[in-house]
Amino acid sequence: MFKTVSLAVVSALCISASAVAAPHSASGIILTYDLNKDESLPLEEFVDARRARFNASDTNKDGVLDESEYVYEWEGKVEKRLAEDRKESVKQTHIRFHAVAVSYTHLTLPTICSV
Ligand SMILES: [Ca+2]
Ligand SMILES: [Ca+2]
Repeated sequence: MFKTVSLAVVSALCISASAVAAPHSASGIILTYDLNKDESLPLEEFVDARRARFNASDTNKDGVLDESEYVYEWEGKVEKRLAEDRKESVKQTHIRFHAVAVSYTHLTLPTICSV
């Protein structure tokens, strides 16, 4: 089995992987690859953005993305997303706690017991 893959294959894999990680909308794709932030994504800019990601993942700079480099890139994305999700979840938990604490301060014991 091949241990290396071509740029075309990697681009296809990265596009499908990005489709999972990125929002599933045209605007989400544009935001992901819009390097100059003009809310437009011509083919050249998309290719440049993908090439930049490829080059960042090709850690040994041999022009080939091997399995470990590809998995490492994906693992990094997953770790980043998990960290962001955890941070947001903790933030929401604080908000819920304070909302519940505030609502309980307005209840009296007889009110609670009569429910
Ligand atoms: Ca653009
Ligand atoms: Ca490489």
